[in-house]
Amino acid sequence: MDLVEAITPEVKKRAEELRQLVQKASYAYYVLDSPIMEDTVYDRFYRELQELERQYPQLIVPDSPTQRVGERPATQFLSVRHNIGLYSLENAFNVEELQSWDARWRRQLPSTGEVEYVCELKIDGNALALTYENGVLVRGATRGDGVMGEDITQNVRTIRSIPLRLNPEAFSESIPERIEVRGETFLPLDVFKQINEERQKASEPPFANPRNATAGTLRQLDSRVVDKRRLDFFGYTLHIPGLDDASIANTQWEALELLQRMGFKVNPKMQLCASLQEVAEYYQHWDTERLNLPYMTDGVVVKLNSFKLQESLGFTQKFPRWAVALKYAAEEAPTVVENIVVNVGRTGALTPLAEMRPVQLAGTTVQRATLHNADRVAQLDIRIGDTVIVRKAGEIIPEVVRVIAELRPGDTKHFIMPSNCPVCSQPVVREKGQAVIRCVNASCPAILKGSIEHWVSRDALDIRGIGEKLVHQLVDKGVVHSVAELYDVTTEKLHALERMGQKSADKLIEAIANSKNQPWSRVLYGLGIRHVGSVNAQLLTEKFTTVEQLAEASTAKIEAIYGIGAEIADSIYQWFRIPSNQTLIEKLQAAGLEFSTSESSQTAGDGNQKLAGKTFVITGTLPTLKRDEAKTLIQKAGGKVTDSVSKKTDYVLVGEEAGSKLTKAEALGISLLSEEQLLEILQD
Ligand code: 3B9
Repeated sequence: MDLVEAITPEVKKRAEELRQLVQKASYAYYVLDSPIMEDTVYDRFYRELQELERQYPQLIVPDSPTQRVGERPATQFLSVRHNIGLYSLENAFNVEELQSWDARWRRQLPSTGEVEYVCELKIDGNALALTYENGVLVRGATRGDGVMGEDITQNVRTIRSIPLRLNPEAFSESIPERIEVRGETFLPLDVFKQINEERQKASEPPFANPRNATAGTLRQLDSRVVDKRRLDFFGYTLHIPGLDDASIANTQWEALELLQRMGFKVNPKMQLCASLQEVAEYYQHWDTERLNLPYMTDGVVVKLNSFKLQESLGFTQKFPRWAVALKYAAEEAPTVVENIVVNVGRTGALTPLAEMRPVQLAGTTVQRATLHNADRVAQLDIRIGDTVIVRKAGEIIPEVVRVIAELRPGDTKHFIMPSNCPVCSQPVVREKGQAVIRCVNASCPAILKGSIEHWVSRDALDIRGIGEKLVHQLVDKGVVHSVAELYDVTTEKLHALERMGQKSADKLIEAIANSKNQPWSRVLYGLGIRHVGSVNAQLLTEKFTTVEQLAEASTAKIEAIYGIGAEIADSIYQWFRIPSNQTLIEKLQAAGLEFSTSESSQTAGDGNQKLAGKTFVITGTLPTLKRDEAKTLIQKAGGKVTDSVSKKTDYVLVGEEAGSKLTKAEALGISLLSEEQLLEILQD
């Protein structure tokens, strides 16, 4: 029989010391996001505490930092009645609806003057109700129907940003007997993506959004599984029953501050606004900025700051009258697939497209969505007639996310990728290990059309007046057989086309001729070499000032450029090895296009506005320049500096200890620059 060893005062003191130290370190790491000790040091203290508690089990208290993860999985979750009902929020979808909410509560309280509003981001997660008794977490419950929820205390305890014991220093008097805290638990986007990748590998259906993934995680019976998922939590409501709320805080803003002092993580993007105009500005600001956050948001929660005002307005059956959820336009919506067609792009890639019943999505009407490739079609198991969910995120092309199998009618039609090019009827090719199917017929009209459209586009040769329709005519009527033949087009040849008057024909010929003055970087981009976007073209032409230098360069030499990887280098190298591409260059050179960085084009074209039209983001600590100095240099050269990385960013200037901005830039394939390279470009 094991005898429990008696605890000496020294052991007891050490255990208490360790608990406090480990607790403090964990708080600094998970709530403040600023660690106070190295992971390895933390581990030592944690293990010492664990060892003491193993040796003297009497030492174990429920709020010890070692007690976050339960050893025994639950068999089921119990239903619990909430101490205070969980209200939901009324929705508004634009500023007018926000104004009408404001007008409505003002009618109830006439002669109310200017008021303060608190704006909080609406996190796409799950609401949690936490109960603390004498400062110790005793219960964590899901929202459920707002009246009854599920007791998931075991799982809630694993969330590191939820304190197991409240900081007693937050209270001027003794800790209230009971405290209710509400907030949102959520999965950071990287964890969400990782979970979905794992599910896909295991042939399980992916979660549609972080909220569903969070709900799925909270329903896990084994808290050790939940522990691995890194759930996070932001608190937003504090209530102390039996106490006049005013005795702890008078406003929502004060309540948020108190929550922080108690040890909770509160979303740092909250803002106190003095007018509805400021609220509208906050809403507009975060519409785009939220895409750079590491968690998903779907709107802004606007609350009247004053608790007095809140109290006089009260609640309807469902929501508080003093708050509103100002949502961002839905980026996902259901619609019906009417047909599936195949598009052939300038690279010859066959892309299946769903033609759908038009649907409003993020402010635009969408009726086509990409299905990416044959594998994706098979994975989605999409059929003509299906109801599907389409998604549009930012400027990304709309895509089909999933099929709602429950709504599948009896008469759907299967879709099979064609084995011949739908444009030129030549057999298509699928390379080993690749998802794309390509038409490899060099004279396929679809490839030619795509190449011309790319050549004339804004960032390439920027030939105005040539649109999709004209390109189709030029190719179909046999006027143009290659990009180079654009430069042989005469007004006579244009007259043969539909709806082409003398004036527009002349203008077009002039526009084509003018494109010969476009710089070598635009020409390179216009060639449409895979992976050579306009930013890479810029980088490449800075190093390789003539086409001959680039055509003869080894992959190693190309890769030596900062920001150019092996895949890009290989693609360029291969492109210049194809005889028809060499012929194209010769013809374009003969037509008078710019294939080198000539002195004149540099000084006359850009002057010292070398970075005109380019958008930069600066991240990390630069070796010599201060951020502001770098910013001024960029702006003086005509560039723009913004705070967050998006697809509109051309370059990210990277210094030491760059964080999430660098990760994001890499994910978006945005070119990276060092301070040295920036100075080099500016000096040239
Ligand atoms: C009883 C953010 C969300 C949110 C409230 C939110 C969802 C709901 C809410 C919370 N994000 N904030 N806020 N950032 N997704 C406003 C509905 N508040 C309450 O639930 C609540 C409940 C209250 C006060 C607030 O007072 C009473 C206390 C006892 C009895 C009756 C009322």
